[in-house]
Parts: sequence; structure tokens; C-alpha cells
Amino acid sequence: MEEGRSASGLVDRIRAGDPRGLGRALTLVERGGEAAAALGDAFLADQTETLVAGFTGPPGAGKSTLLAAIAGVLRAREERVAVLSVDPSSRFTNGALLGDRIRFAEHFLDDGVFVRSMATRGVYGGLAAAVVPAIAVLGAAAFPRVLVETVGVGQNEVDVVDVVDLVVLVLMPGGGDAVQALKAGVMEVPDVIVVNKADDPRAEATAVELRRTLRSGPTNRRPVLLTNSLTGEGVGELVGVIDDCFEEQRESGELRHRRRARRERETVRMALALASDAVWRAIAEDEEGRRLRQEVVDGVIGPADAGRRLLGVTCRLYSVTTGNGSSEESSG
Ligand SMILES: Nc1nc2c(ncn2[C@@H]2O[C@H](COP(=O)(O)OP(=O)(O)O)[C@@H](O)[C@H]2O)c(=O)[nH]1
Ligand SMILES: [Mg+2]
Repeated sequence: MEEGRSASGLVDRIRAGDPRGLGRALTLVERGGEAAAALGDAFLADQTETLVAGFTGPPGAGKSTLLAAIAGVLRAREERVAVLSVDPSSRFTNGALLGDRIRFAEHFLDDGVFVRSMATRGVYGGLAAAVVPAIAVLGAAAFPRVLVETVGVGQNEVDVVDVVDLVVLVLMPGGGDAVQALKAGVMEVPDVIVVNKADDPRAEATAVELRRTLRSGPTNRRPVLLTNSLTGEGVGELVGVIDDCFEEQRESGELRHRRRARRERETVRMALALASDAVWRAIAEDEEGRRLRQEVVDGVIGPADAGRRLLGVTCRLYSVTTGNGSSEESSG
């Protein structure tokens, strides 16, 4: 509760562009829970102009290096940019953190580039629970673009696809698994595909194979680009393609459609998280909840029956503790 209050106190500081307030807000978001959710909701209206691009792909493909290069291109246009690097599988190792610090070293003293690494393991609700409010906070701080880096090949539960406007898949030459996944159709086709490390002799062949694969599918117009993140070769072109892609999405209504669908998913996710929390609380804290648990453990009643009754207990308990169900909605 106390956290919730301090979170709301941050709102003005963030809107005013206070970088320390921003850092603090993202720390709250990383911890998850009520404060994170409250921050996300506080900024709901602020984020409409912020374009969010997700960069996903296998570790070592060069995502971080590419994002630093993209930040360079955007800074040359005097656009501010925020980079959110999310590691859903592990807590931070200092090594990973240090690596990204080095990759973004050239932007270190630049207020126009905000770089933040987040670990989401242990955050209840996973990647979305942390990233959705983080994006809202960055949107409120008036970053016109947020670039989200995350590991993955687009088919696991920590999918970045669910929380961004546009997905860029970053592969390395040889491509392996991801190319196979695209071919087999088990992987959702991203909006843009990048074969990074264009200096590798296999890069061109990988791009050709990807284009051929995509041509035979229903999504034949997805661009496949080559970049060298170390020299910046192809990075300007990539930024142009991403811009065009956003523009196209905006004009066709796709952007609006995706955002609406995302809000819907986010609402359901939030409700499920609250429900799960409430059920566990009912089992631990409510007398009848504890009794039901004991009876099912002792074999007095069956789990289906107990589950149904536990839900009843949970709903009653929840409406008492939140005031929902009476008409106190606006008192928070
Ligand atoms: N040769 C070459 N190496 C690159 C390129 N981009 C990134 N790297 C290197 O690939 C390694 C992994 O890069 P990193 O950005 O950490 O990959 P991430 O795990 O996808 O974020 C680092 O050693 C980079 O210096 C590139 O375009 N060409
Ligand atoms: Mg990285």
C-alpha cells in the first residue's frame, strides 16, 4: 500500500522528464505487484504516440549491438529513444549487465538515450507484468520510441509479440533453428527479419533462403534485411523499413487493432493474476479456505467439489477486502 502511494507520487516527475524519477519508476515496475500495475494504469493515456518495437532472436545474434547502432541513427535525427532489455529467464549476472553497458557506451552521457536492463524471473506474471507497465512509463516520459530486446524465437510463453506494436526478428548467418521454425510454420512470422553480422560469408545465403521461405507462405511481403551492427552498414535502411512498417500499420488500422487486442489480453492477464493471488490467500488466510484444503487432503471431499467451493470463498473474501461488489469502486 505504501508502495502504491510512492508510485503515484512519481507520476508528475516522470511526465516532467526527471531521469531519476524514471529510474525509480522502473525499479518499482521490476519488483512487480501493485505499484507496478498502478504505474502502468496511471500512464494509460500517455503512451498512444510511442511506437514500441520488439527485437527478438537467439542469444549472440547481435541484438544489443544492433540496438545501440539503431539508437545512433535515431540520435542523428535528434529523436529520443528508450531501450529496454528484458531477460525473462535469469536474474542478472553482472557480466550481462556490463556487456550491455559497453555496447551502449557511446550513448552513456546522452540524455536522449535511455537504456535499462530488466530481469523478470520471479516477477509474478512474467515478462508482460513487467514490460507492459515499463513501456507505459517510458511513453509517459515522452520517448517517441521504445525498443524492447528479448531473447526468444517467437514461440515460447515469454513472447514479446504480446506486448509490442511491431516485431523484428534478429538472426545470425546460418540461422539454424529460427529458419527451420519459420519454414515449418510453427513460428509466427515477424514484421521484419534481420540477418545481422552481414560481414559473415554465409549472411547473403541465409537472407536468400529466408526470402524464399517467406515467398511460399501467406506473408510474402515481409522484408528481410542484412545489417552489420559493428560498422552500421544496413542499419539506416533498417530504421527506414521500420518507419515504413509503422506508417503502413497506422494507415491500415493494424496498429490500432493490435493495441486494442493487447489491452484486452492485458486485462484478462491482470484479472487472472489477481484471481490466482486471491485463491492462494483464501487457502492460507480464510478459515473456510483452510478447512476445505484440509478436507480435500484428508479425502473427505473431492478436489472438484472443494475447488468450486474454494472459488466461492475466494470471491466472498475478495469482495470484502477490495470493496468490489458493493459500490465503492471510485474510493481508491
Ligand atoms: N562480426 C560481427 N559481430 C557482431 C555483429 N553484431 C554483433 N556482433 C558481436 O556478436 C556478439 C553478440 O552481440 P550481442 O549484441 O551481445 O548479441 P545479443 O545476445 O543478441 O544481444 C558480440 O561479440 C558482438 O560484438 C556484426 O554485425 N558483425
Ligand atoms: Mg543482448
